[in-house]
Amino acid sequence: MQVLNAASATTQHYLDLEDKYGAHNYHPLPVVLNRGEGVFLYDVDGKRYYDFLSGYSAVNQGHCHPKIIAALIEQAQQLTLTSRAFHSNLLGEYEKYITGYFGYDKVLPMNTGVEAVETALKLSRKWGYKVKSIAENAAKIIVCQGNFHGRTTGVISFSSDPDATKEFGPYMPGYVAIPYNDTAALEKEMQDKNVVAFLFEPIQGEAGVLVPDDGYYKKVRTLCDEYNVLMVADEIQTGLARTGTMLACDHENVQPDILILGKALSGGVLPVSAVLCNNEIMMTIKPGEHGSTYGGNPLACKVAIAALQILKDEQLTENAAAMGNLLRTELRNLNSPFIETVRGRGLLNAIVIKHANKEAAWQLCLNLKDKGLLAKPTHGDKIRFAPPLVITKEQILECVQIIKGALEEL
Ligand code: IF1
Repeated sequence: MQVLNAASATTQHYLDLEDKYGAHNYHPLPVVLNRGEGVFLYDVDGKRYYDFLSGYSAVNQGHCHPKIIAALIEQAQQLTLTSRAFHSNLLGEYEKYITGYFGYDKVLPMNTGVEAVETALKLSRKWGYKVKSIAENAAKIIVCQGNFHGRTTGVISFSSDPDATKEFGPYMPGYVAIPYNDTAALEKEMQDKNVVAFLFEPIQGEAGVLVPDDGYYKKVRTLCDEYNVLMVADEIQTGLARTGTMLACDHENVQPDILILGKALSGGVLPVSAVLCNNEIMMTIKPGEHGSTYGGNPLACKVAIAALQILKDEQLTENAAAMGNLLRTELRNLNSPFIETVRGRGLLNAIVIKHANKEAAWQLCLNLKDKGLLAKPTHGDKIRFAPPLVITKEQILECVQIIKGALEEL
């Protein structure tokens, strides 16, 4: 037992470096990676792991997908950044591609996820003043309790997680939080004429992969239409084939007014995010009113086209749906006394651990690491199981055996 979970000298060297010179704003598993390929990650000792986190759903296409890397290298040798002071030959091409792909008039390109969320909030407010004609500075946006939309001071202003907010105030006004999956509460808040938007995650990720009731997206759509409120879907984590459809909202054939994408839009290669909507909303923003140095850069455009094309070419929605069903079924069939719940959709899944020791989920992840599978606990008792969408049936079955063995050692 003494060698179990122990770090090699090489690993320890890198852990010490980060500990000494880096901010302590994370608590990672003690594994140091230096290579990725498809569903696999490799550590500095050459040990291979199944990746069951996928960079929080950024590497849906698998690590270092050859077509994405080829696009990256080709474009990196040609042109990487113009800023938006000038045009590039790739921006328009990408904009045409992504708007056609998702069926919107226009796109506004940004970099990180939270920047795209901020963009969607600004668009919603602008639309509220210009189109819905509410009084200036009166705009209200409805959000959900337990949300996670990123870490800027604006976005944490409507977080309900004390870790994300405490001692980072003062907070920005103009937000009201309702319980998730509660359309009655939504309709009640919509009585206020100053409400311009409802921002939500189609499946709450950080909250522990909470899937709402069937019909939730449809009802949200109906209420937003009825009260002239923008439906703003943060699909940064749920989008791009992760949940077994291209967008999670596709499960109910619902189109949000504003769609927010990030993460897998670059397949984990560089930060690429986007906000999509129709002209009525997008055209409310004029030159100089919003932007970003790197947003829409040619390198990002080229990589994003490749990343999106792969989702279709490799039928990753279908694979995510099938492999997700298999994974949940096999995990339930383990009948482990330590698994309280298995939930999720497609390959966005979580298990809830039930154990006398409240460190059990962390310990299970250490056991999994030793057996060659990387996953990370959240909120103490939940573990996310979200491998790259290129995973095969044989690999899922092998992973379930690894998980079985790790549970038996708890
Ligand atoms: C971290 C969570 C996942 C997101 C949604 C916006 C963003 C995220 C729905 C912001 C980012 C990441 C960030 C990462 C942890 C991770 C996460 F557990 F915190 F909630 F994936 F589930 N909207 N989620 O999930 O995107 O600005 O980071 O590009 O360590 O903060 P970003």
